[in-house]
Amino acid sequence: MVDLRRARLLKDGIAGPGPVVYWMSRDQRARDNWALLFAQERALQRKVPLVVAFSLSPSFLGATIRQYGFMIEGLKEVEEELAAKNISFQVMAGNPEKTIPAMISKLKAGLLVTDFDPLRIKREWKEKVRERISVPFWEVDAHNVVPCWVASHKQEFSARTFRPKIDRLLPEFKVEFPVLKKHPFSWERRASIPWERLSKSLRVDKSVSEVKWIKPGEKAAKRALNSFLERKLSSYQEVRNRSELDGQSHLSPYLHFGQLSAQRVVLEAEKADVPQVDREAFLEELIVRRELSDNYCFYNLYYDHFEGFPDWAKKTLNQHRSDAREYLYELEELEMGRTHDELWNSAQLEMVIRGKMHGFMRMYWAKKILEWTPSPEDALEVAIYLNDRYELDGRDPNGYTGIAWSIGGVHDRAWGSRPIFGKIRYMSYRGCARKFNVPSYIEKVRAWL
Ligand code: FAD
Ligand code: FO1
Repeated sequence: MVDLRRARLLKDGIAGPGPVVYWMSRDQRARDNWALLFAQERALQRKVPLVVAFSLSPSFLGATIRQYGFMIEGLKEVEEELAAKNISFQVMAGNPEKTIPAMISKLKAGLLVTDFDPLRIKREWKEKVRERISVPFWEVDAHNVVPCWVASHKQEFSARTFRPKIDRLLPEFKVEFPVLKKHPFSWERRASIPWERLSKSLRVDKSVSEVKWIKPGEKAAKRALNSFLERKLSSYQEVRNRSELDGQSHLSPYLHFGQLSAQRVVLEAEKADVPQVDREAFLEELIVRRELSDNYCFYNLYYDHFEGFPDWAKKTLNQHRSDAREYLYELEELEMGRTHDELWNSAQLEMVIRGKMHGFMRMYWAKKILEWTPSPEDALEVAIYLNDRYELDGRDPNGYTGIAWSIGGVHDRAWGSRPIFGKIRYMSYRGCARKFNVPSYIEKVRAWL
């Protein structure tokens, strides 16, 4: 049984005689998916078919063909997996505010389930759908190990205040997943999904090329997880911040598109035969940092605005608004990696070429944007624009929170005051050089040009 604390009733209503519909959005996978398992439980209780619906929006927060290509390949695998379980998968071109209510009335659906996502656009989508349907509408947190609304009832100040709440609840939620059953009630057979036509419905920038170094989909995600656990986890603590090395898991694109469950990663990482210090360092990022990002976006409506920063940070940044900027760069110069700083340029080019900047570099990268643009608002806009345009894992609570941490001190503390930054933590080229081998990072990126 799915723990009922993972589900919230967004709207009560009169259940129809038809199938249960799971509107899949954030968690785009058949395996280890609490929202799908919850929907199947309801369909079995009512002895009705189970239909999974995905609404392919023509655009999404500046995503390009790079991200849509990765996502659509993953959805093709979902289609296969669900067909094998006698679960109908329907992908509709268009805005979910229209396509989902239309489907509910067409199928005379019994009940609607969707997966949790704290982003503003998702809140708006769900609000519109909620107004236009009259069947019960459930939201299930299939992304976090500890459901966001259970972990904390308010915006957390920092990882320090959040961690004890997560640690206390983790044992109850860090459970093995039930297996998705072959569904005994069939929905009418549908022709296979017209992927060509659906891709033509997209209104996306095709100038940001798809990347080849990482394969999309649930199977590739599982392979990536296994190879990380076997080959890299045992040196994670020591290597993870050394940008010239390849010590990260590269799971974030799979986690962002929900092609892999973070809870699955936790369950497997717990079994891995590696030093405790490495496991803990990894789980701190994967559980505490990641779920803290959902907490920030869920409880702070201004998660991508200056307004969302803590008072001390707004105060200090305001005090330093008119400090002289030694360097000022236009968006194009930043986007092309044409600044005076070779290290920063390499990080920018790594993101543009590979679609995934090294985690340590993202902090330095965003902080320099604060230093080289006219205001914190400009810095936020530029950082979010570039992050969401080029990162495979962009358009994610982790991104908005990571940028707010770097530029606005969210979840961080005040440091010694300095020009432009005030008390916001500063990061310098020299500081990087103490942490990792800068010349070989620059060399590594140059080799990709
Ligand atoms: P690993 O080091 O292998 O970590 C494993 C997982 O832990 C990650 O996939 C992620 O889910 C989680 N994690 C690791 N570091 C963080 C963190 N700092 N905050 C939250 N979760 C974390 N992450 C995104 O998913 N999308 C983004 O758009 C994004 N933008 C960022 C922008 C800035 C300015 C900063 C400072 C951080 C950003 N991050 C973002 C967080 C982090 O850098 C990435 O999650 C990480 O680099 C992804 O690579 P990985 O999966 O190989 O990481
Ligand atoms: N979710 C959808 O329900 N429909 C989409 O068409 C869609 C496109 C999309 C493109 C890029 C991207 O990064 C995310 C996209 N998402 C879409 C949402 C995604 O599944 C995640 O829910 C959020 O981006 C992260 O919270």
